[in-house]
This record gives sequence, C-alpha cells and structure tokens, in this order.
Amino acid sequence: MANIQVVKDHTIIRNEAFIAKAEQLKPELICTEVHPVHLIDVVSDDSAVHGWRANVLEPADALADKSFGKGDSFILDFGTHLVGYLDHIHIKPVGSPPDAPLHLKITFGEMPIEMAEPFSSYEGWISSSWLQEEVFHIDVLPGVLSLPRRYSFRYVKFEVLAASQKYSVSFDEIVCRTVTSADVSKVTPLEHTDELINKIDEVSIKTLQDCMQLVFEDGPKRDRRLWLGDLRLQALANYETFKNYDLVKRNLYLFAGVPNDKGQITANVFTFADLIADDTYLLDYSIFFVTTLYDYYLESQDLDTLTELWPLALKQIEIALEHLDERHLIRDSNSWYSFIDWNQDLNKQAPTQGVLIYAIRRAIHIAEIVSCDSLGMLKHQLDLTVEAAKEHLWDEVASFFVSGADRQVSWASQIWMVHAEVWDHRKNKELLNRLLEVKPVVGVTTPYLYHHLVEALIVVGETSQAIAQMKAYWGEMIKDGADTFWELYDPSNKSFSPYGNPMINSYCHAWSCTPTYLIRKYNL
Ligand code: RAM
Repeated sequence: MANIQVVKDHTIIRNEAFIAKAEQLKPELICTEVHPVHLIDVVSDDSAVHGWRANVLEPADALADKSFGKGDSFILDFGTHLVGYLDHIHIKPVGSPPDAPLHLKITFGEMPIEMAEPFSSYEGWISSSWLQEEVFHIDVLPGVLSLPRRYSFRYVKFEVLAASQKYSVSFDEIVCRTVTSADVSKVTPLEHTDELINKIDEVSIKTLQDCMQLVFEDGPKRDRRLWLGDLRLQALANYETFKNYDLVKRNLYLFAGVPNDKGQITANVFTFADLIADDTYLLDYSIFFVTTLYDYYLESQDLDTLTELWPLALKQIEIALEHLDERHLIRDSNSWYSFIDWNQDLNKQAPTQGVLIYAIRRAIHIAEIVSCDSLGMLKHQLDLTVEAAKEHLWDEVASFFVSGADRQVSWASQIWMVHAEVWDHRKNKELLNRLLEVKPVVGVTTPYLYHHLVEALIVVGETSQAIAQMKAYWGEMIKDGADTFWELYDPSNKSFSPYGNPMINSYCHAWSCTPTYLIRKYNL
C-alpha cells in the first residue's frame, strides 16, 4: 500500500503499512516529578565554559518566603539536566488585590550562558525559535500557570516584567514532570574500578535517557527529531543499556515509511504530528540505514524485520553506487551531500568512500542471511571500491588517505578508512598511531566523529589510547560541567558552534551518548 506526498523538490512514496507498524510500536512515556534544588545566580568567570558559572545562593525551599515585584527575577537550578513539563506553577499575589495582570517571562537553559546572555543577542543561521523563552500575561491570581510545551533544561529564570505598584507575587510550587521512554531499571550498574569511567558511563546513559522520547530524538532542545546518523549511535548505546529493541524497530520503520521516489531514505524525519520526511538527503546517513538495520538484527535476532526492510536497505547501497565515478570513487562536490562532521573545511570524498565500504561489508552479511541475489554484485562492488581507495586515495609519501582535488589529509578520512578496513589490521594500527602523532589540521569538531576515532582505536587494539582519548574528551566535558553530553565540543575552543553562537548548541545530544556503548561493549 503506497501513496504519494510532495515535500518541496522531493516526491515521497509513503508506505502506509510500514508507518502503521511504527505507530503500533509507539512507546509509553515514563513520568517523574522533580523539584528544584537551588536558587542561583550566574556570574562571569573567564575559566568557565562560555565565560559563565552558576553560583549557588540558597536552597530552593527559600523561594516560598520571597516576593517579586516589577524588575525582580530569580533563577532555579534543578540540579541536573531534565526533559519535561512545568505544568503547575503556583503563583499568589502579595499585598493589595492584584489590580493589573502579571507580566511574566520564563527562560529555560541547559547551560549558564542561556541564563546570562539575552537571546536577542543571537544572530546565528539556524532559527532563534529554538531558544527556550516564553512571556505570559496572567489575569487571575492566585493561579496555577501551566506551560504546554516540553522543555530541555537544568536552569529556569523567572522575570517579573510587570505586576503593579500595589502587589507583588510569590511562587510556592514549581515542579517539573519529566518524560522519557527509557526504563532505567533495565540498566545493569557498571561498577568500574575507575571512577572517571563510571562517571562518563553515567552521563552517557543520562544523555541517552533524555533523548529517548517517542522516537530517538537527536537533542530534546534542538532539533527534537529523528536523524539517521544519530539513531545509529543511540541504538548501539541502547543495546548496552536500556535494551529497548522496539524503539529502534519503530524508528527503522519510520524512515522506511517515507523514502523518496528514487528509494532514498531522508536524513531525518519529523514525527510530532503526521510523519514527514525532511528534504535533507545526506549520502552517509542514507547508507547508515543498512548498518543500523544490521546492528538491530545482530542484537534482536529479528529476522522478519531484517527480511522486510532489506530491499530498502539494499537500495541505499545502490543509490550510493550511482555516486561513484568511473574510477569507483565517490564523486566529490562542494554541496552538503554527506555529513561526516561539522568541520567546515572538511572534504567529504574519502570519508564517504570509507562509510560506503563499511556499509557494503555489512550489506554482504545481510545478503548472506536473507539469501539475496545481489550478494555477488555486493562482493564485486566491495572489491572495486576498496581497490579504488588504495589506488587513488592513498598517498604513499604522506602515508595518509587524501580526499578531494586538493588531496586533503583529514582526521575523518583516516578514521573512516580504518573502519572500512581498506588496509589490514597492522597497517590500520600504524595509520591511527601516525594520525595521533602528526595531528593533521583538519580535525574533529563533534563527539559524533570523536566516537568513530575512539572505536577505531579499539578495533585496531590500541585500547589504552582509546581510553585516554575518551577521558580527555568526554571526561573534560564533565569537568566543564556536563550533566549530559553536548552536541559540539572542541577542547581547544570551548565556544565552538557551527551555527554562529554556542547558546543555540544542544547540550544533551544523542550522538554524544556513545561512551557507555564503548565502555560496556568492549569492556574498557
Ligand atoms: C545537526 C544535529 C543532528 C545531526 C545533523 C547532521 O543538525 O546536530 O544531530 O545529525 O546536524
């Protein structure tokens, strides 16, 4: 059963049977009530990330005894990152009967910077509407203010824009109802002998938990939707922790429900109302449908799903093969045809070739399991793409893989060629050690690519290097105050944002949750 939907320049062929399957797998959300812990202020501090530090003033209980008039404000700290609703804020007037409405502004922040800098200062290229602030007129006091929107935050700032000369207000109950589809009781405690590894594991799990909603969201603050590249990593972390196989299955069917008329799977889908495929197509993300399906099968042994979704997975490989030139190399372009990392200087050719080879290897396994006729074609394409990488992308003098017309040497190219197993184990190990020593300038800007570096080190047997890198990166984020891991993190430029301002970055981000997978899967 199929019908057609046009999304900008793309014709989407909806598979209603797949969409119905995804709908049946919709999870129940688990709710918990959480109370604020402290009243804080935010102080300028050059040693703190973004230059702002939360400073504890007094316990949150003290709030009930205070009243606030025009121009007054306070900031609540809930003690950790939360995703949920503030749907009963009790407000009462103090003084004369309220002779004018209360004009109240509420600002939510994952980080101190969101409490300190006005959102009007944001001039980045993605929408400022992701910044979480609301303004209310409240006519009836005492009253209960209920905010319908879900927020992602640790801090909440209340500003009384106006009351009147005759009354002020006090707030005696502010509670957050958190939501997640992750069942914490399913997680086996780690109890590692290394305290920092325990902490990294704990923060990873909290990150995944807060991103697990009705789908695996990329970030509950931004973009609040299902991206294929993020899903792949979340699923891996989920198998080691919450073990919610149905949520992965649901998400696979959501993507499978809305391919375009060429059969390509979109990079992300919107799921808040009707299922909509975004009009962003990234070659690497489409290819990851294959590997995500394969990983799901390995964990769940769900052969029915593997068999049903395999034709669409195979299609992603076929589409990627159409991107190869006559030398069997990914045709390079300046467009956003593949993601790999947020580094603006990165040439995507070699790393995308690596992703394709990595996926063809997994596609071959699936083809064997489901006895698919395309097995021979896949094996032939594997040989061609591997040989092309060796012949045209390997620079013998530099002893690195190069990418694009300018023969760029990047971290991403080496990392993905190791995952692609273009060279043997010994040569891959040497390559990664050379990478860590030479440190090419086109580096890593996201935890997403950092994950692939750490896993590559583990795969080649450089486990202690892998642990050192993991601690230096995710451990440093914890030192910088992370309750959940961040979308972007560059230890040498902690205010890095590809969007123009770090206040719009997401500070609880799916693709950063993988240390728990690395630690548990590989017994680090
Ligand atoms: C950003 C988000 C998302 C990611 C895409 C490519 O918009 O961080 O998680 O997958 O980029």
